Amino acid sequence: MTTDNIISGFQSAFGTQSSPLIVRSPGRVNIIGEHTDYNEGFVLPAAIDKAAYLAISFRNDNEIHLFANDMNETFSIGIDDLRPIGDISWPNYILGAIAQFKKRGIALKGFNASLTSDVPIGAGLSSSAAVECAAIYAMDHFFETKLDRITMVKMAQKAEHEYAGVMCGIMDQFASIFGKKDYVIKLDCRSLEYEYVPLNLQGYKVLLLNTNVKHSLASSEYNTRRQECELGVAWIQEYNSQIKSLRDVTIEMLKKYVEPKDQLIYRRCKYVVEEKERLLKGCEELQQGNINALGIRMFQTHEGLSKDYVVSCKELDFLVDAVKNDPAVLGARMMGGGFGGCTINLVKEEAIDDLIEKISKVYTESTGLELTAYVAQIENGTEIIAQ
Ligand code: GAF
Repeated sequence: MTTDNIISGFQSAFGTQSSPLIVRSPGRVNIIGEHTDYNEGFVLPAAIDKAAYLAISFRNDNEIHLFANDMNETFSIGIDDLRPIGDISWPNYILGAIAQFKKRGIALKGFNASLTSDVPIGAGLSSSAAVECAAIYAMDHFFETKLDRITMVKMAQKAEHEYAGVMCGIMDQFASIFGKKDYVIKLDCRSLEYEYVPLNLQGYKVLLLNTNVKHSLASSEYNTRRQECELGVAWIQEYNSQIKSLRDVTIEMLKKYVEPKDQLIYRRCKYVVEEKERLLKGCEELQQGNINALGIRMFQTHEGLSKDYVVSCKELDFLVDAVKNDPAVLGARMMGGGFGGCTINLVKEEAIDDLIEKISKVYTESTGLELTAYVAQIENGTEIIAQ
């Protein structure tokens, strides 16, 4: 994506010669620690080289005019009428972000904004968080609010809750804003303390294999999982009021207080409690250079997500199974919320092309679908690239 293309797209969409402010905000991968963020556990994400770009400049009225370059769609609304809209989704990520400024009592002005993104939609790479973060960052600059980055992350997360209706955790927005080239972020989702860990993969690369499916269950089941975890916590709290979230829970507690009541809730909570530990050990292994061990844990994560947490789907399971016994693959698992999107794979660099060829063929034969593959580069987080 070149800055010149973004500028000319903006200028032709709004019939202007003015040069917009341009913010780049990336999608993310997550090495391990899935569905742990809203349970106050840890995650290990990183920003990638696929990003949303928001080009924006002020208007002389109180209207918001939006243009989605990739879809060739426009949308307009008055600042005083700001609300989530029903029929198309992309404006909500921007409107939800603006609404956070309005809620803070910040005086807003109208603007034109054009959105361009190469983060594939529905691939589990946080295309929506990338847009929310780009909008928050741009507004902060525009309205000179000088917000700190943690506040921006929280506002972007609220945009997703309130305008997209997904009760997401904080991982995606955090990774987009705090990303650092060649590092993963070990984030404690309870305290929001974080540490940058070098992603030193010793000749292996992060390969994303996109199923190119997004089952419609994704957002409703996401919210259901969150409630199932909260229910498990509530049952334990009846005996121990110190417990605040699954972060504080052990397998023994689950066996004692949750399993006798309900097997399904037990399995959901068990996955999260196990994943919490898996992440801490996997991160230690990465720091020690033991990436073989980290890879094995990624396969275990997939098993838990598929069998106990039940957020995988047959296409994702197929892709993980297909690489399981490949000596060039250290680890693989579904990534993100689930029900479609990508698997993340650690693959020996020189074996990548052959692997893509082989898996694409068997994937299409088995599902009738195309596979898309990307080698993810780890990049910096949200930034202004032109003003
Ligand atoms: C989605 C959510 F947005 C994140 O907060 C996180 O819960 C993830 O699913 C699962 O780990 O990307």
